Amino acid sequence: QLSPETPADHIFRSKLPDIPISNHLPLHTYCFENLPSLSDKPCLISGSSGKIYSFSETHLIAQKTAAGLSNLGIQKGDAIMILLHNCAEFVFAFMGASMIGAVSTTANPFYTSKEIFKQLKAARAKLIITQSQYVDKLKDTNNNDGDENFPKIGEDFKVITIDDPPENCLDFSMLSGANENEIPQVTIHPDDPVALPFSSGTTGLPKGVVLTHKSLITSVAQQVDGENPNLYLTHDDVVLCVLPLFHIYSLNSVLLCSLRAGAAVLLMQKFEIGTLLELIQRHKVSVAAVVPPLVVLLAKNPVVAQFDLSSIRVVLSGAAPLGKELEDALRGRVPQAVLGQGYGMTEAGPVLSMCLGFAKQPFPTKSGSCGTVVRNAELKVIDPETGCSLGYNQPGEICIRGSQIMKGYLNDGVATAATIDVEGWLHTGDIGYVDEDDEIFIVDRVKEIIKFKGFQVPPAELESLLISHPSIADAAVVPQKDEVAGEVPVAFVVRSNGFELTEEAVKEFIAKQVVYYKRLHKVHFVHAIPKSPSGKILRKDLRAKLAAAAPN
Ligand code: 4UU
Repeated sequence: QLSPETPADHIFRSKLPDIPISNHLPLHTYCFENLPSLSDKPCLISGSSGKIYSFSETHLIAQKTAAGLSNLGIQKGDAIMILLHNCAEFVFAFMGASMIGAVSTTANPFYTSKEIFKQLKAARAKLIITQSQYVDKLKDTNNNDGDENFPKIGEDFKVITIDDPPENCLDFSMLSGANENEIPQVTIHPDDPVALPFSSGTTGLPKGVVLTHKSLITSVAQQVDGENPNLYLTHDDVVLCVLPLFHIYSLNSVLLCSLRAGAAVLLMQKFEIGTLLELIQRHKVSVAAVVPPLVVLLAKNPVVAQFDLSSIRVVLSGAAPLGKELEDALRGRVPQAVLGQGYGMTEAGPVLSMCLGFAKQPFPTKSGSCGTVVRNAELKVIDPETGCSLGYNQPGEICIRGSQIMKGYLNDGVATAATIDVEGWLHTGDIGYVDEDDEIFIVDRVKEIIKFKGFQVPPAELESLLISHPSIADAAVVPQKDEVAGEVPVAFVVRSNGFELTEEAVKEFIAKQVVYYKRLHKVHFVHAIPKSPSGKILRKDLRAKLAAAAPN
């Protein structure tokens, strides 16, 4: 019961009506629900080999993979790690795991040994699917720090490679060659986990984000289901999958949405501008999911003019801010296409809002906007100080509520409670406003996260590495604006008394331990890190210091 003084929350909704969502189903059943009408249609297209898997082949190999995982001892509730670039095996493994009630934790194959093991241990993954070139990183001798209980290949986890398996590893055909009639009977509950991506959320270290069958189905349905889908995909579409499937954006909005809607997915193993353009032209890509750095290339690189991009009808950008100028510059290159953004966050399942220009019956939209809140969900904007909800055009912290959001962080009730409040609102740590046309504009961030080309760089992770250095007494890492990457991590470091330490040495120390996009771009030596009385790093002050020093 609200007291008379408490104003009701101002809640923003989609302009599209709510729809019935089949989120009682298991994810694979939902994604392949239209299989009978799709069977011979192309589902997966390998960009490198040109090989095409139809919907029925994709479904069958996923079923075989499910049986194969089960033969290797993977049971309902177990986690497997998918450590792959985009490829068909990624899809077979993810859908196969879903079919036996297992959970996939996805990770970047470029991660260092240290980063992989942190996630492997936290997720308790029993099996890793990767390429032979990454197996060296999975050998415990790289990283055990003298710990005898450190997970070992063959003993604590199995490794499967999609190419020739090195010693102690198995070939992917062990999975994809299994008998699909041997899939164990499992009962999957809508609240059972199916995906476990890692994200640092609004603060701290990366944490496992528990996404259930219900969350992912709800999110996919919010995008592509209904008479007037928000993201209208047809059986004739070819959807570009160049963004990595280990990140939730591509996994959800490219792969799962395309499977559900019956569109073909063009898988690109690695990014290279010439190959990308060539593939778009050859396969007549109609929907391109991109990130702002890719928009920069498409808008500005002269080589683009040599290719025929006239097949593109939709460009969806997300994962980082896309400025109005850049969006307008891209328009010159693909004048026939609708350009717009999606706004997502791993914990939110992930899509909060999507451009309504992508709908079957589209609405007019403005460049620079991140779209309108998805249907079957509620969004509010709150004053970060008071928590009171705000109306149109007033910037505040964006919060979202609905069946699509995560169940919580894995084994971390404290972090979960700090992110999802008792009323079920997920607090994003993003500052934005909703304009009078219900379009969302993100203007700032109150959370720590740094985004390098849309990839997460958690400052707390770099700070803990820095502090482990014997000559470093204290450290803080903050984002610095960057033309190419959007943001790059920059460190403020306090040297321990009497120690010599160069910027190069600090950069090198970090570079050895992290994936390339978490490397420090600059180190500032200072006498003290500004902190609040409670000991929290005053990141705003450090960011302001950088902004003041930046040449303009
Ligand atoms: C400004 O980036 C993502 C997910 C992105 C996504 C997913 C499905 C985009 C479109 C889509 O269809 O997840 P994370 O967890 O890596 O990062 C989340 C954070 C957000 O909280 C916000 O700060 O990334 C930032 N972000 C954006 N910022 C995400 N999208 C946008 C955007 N504009 N469009």
